[in-house]
Formats: sequence, C-alpha cells, structure tokens
Amino acid sequence: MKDLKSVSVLMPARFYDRAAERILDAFDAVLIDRPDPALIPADKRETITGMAALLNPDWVPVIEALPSLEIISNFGVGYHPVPSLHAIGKGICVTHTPDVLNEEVADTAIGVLLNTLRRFDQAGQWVRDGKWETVGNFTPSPLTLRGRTVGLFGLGRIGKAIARRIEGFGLPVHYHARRRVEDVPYEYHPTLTGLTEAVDTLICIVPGTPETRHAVNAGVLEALGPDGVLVNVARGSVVDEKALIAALRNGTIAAAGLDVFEDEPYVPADLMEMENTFLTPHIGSGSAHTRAAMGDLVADNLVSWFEKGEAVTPVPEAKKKGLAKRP
Ligand code: A2R
Repeated sequence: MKDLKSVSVLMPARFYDRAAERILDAFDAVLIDRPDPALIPADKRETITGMAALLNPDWVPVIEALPSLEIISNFGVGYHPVPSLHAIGKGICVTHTPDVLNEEVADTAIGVLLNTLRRFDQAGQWVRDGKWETVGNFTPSPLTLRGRTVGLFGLGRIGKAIARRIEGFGLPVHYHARRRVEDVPYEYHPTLTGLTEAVDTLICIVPGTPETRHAVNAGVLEALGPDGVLVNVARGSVVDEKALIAALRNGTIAAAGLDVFEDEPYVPADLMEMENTFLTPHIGSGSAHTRAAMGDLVADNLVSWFEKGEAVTPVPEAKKKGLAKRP
C-alpha cells in the first residue's frame, strides 16, 4: 500500500473539520489561505497531485499553477461548472459528495417550506420579544401547506427524498426535469412553465448550470400565481432574483423561502425587508452529522485515488471522459 504521507494535497487553510482532519492526518497537506497561486510554496508546485476544495471560479488560476494535479475532491454535491469543466478539460478527475446529504437537504427543504408558509421564525420572535404577554396572540399565518399542490423542479437524488416527504403530508407531487423518471407516481411536465401552471408551490432542486441559470424567471413566477410559494434549496443562479423581488412586491406570487442566493453571502436588502420571505444562509446540508459524512467522502475520494487508483464518486462529466481511474 502506498505511503500517503509522500503524496502532496493542496487544501484551503480553513476547511471543513472532518475533511481537514483526515487529509492532515493521511497526506502531506499543503495549506493556502485563499485561492491565490502565489501562496503555493515553490517547492510544492510540481509535486502536488491532489486537491480538496469547495470549487468556485476563483480556483481556476490555482488549478493552472499545478502541472501534476490528478484529482480535485470537491466538498458538496453541487459543483461549479466553470472550474470543474476547466479541470476535466485538462484531464483532471473531479469528485463530489452525492447521496450522503440527500435526507438532510430534503429535511431543510421541508423546514424552509413550512417556515415560509407558517412564519414560525416570526412567531418565535414574538415570544422572545415578550409580545405574547404584552400585546397578545400572534396573527394566524395567511398561508398554509393544507390543500397545496407541490411541483419539484428536478427529481434526482435529493428531489426524490423531498417528494417522499411531500407524499407524507398527503399532497400531490408534480415535477419537471429534462427526462421523465420511470417508476415514480408523480405527474411529469416537459416544461417548467407547464409545471408551474399546474402547481401553487415550487421547490427548486436542480444543479446550478448554464442551462438552469435564471430558469425561474418572471414568466415562471407569473404562472405560479398569486397564491404561489417558491422554495429554492438548489443554487442561487437558478432564480432570477430581480424578477423574484418584483413578483413578491407586486403580489405576482405570495411568498418565497430561500436557502441560496445569486451572490452569496450577499443577500439583497429587498428580500430581507419583506415579511413574505424566509431566508437561511445556505444550510441545506448544514448539520454537523451530514457535514462530517461529506468530509469523509472528500477524504475517501483522495485516499481511494492514491491507494487503489480510482475515485469513489467522480462527477458524471469526469466519468464520461474516462477520468474516474488513474492512468
Ligand atoms: O434533466 P434531468 O433528466 O437530467 O434531471 C435532473 C434535473 N436537471 C434538470 N431539469 C431541467 N432542466 C435542466 N437543465 C436540468 N438539469 C438537471 O435535476 C435531475 O432530476 C435533477 C438533478 O438530480 P441529481 O443529479 O441527482 O442531483 P442531486 O443530488 O439531487 O442534487 C441537486 C442539486 C445539486 O446539484 C446542488 O446544486 C443542490 O441540489 O444541492
């Protein structure tokens, strides 16, 4: 078995606990504070063969500066198309962390949906502010989950976990994806507008790609209707934020629950000021339990690559290009 301590792996200095612990323990870990190629020690540039990161376009110059890089282990199931496809184009394997977060993100989607409808955060604040005692009962929420029809934009690993939960609430589920999914009892719509015309509640759970960018636009929101509720636990890029703000403001739709935003961690003041929004800071997979499982998978991909010569969970584009195994 290969002594992994001779393998140099680049990692952000502030990385997720479990992944950082395991990589520091197993490999010759090279830490950099930010994605700046100037920070890579000169004597490591040629020898770094692995990298762990939460990829975004800022990492492209770092990838460019590492001529021997073989694998990038990305933290998260979603992977930014720019650095990932750039790396794959150079023959580098890119991996991600699917499945281990399905149930957690599905739980988050339901939590965001219920909070958006029933205003639990505002009700909780009512208690903490002492208003229950001094002012009186909290106003009943104008919206409810009862009687709704839910549409899923995306019915992959996480989408199916959300759909099972919605079924448990006794509500009909519809979905849109590019292809019909076999063996599910949910109604398929070949277009997103067709889906939103048929439902009053839309949950986005597709990857952030050039094709899904601003897919939820003014027309889609219009089709969702005045009782409509939007939940986004996918990627901020999927929703046209300006169109959403206008739709929430003028009553085109009723409310929105957002865990992701176009320019994180910036959240438009308009969304923060509105009473009909529920906002969380990209915590879809954010429990210590699930983040540890994701961290283990980040480390497992690197260990398997250098010990057995194959990645555990390569992204589909890397697999398709024959990059799942070490040459
Ligand atoms: O379109 P299909 O048949 O490949 O179905 C996938 C759907 N999808 C799309 N639907 C409509 N238009 C598109 N351009 C499009 N691209 C993809 O999204 C499938 O139903 C779903 C993705 O499922 P999975 O690949 O299994 O992803 P998973 O693990 O459910 O995660 C979804 C996303 C992540 O990429 C993160 O951005 C976020 O959730 O956490």
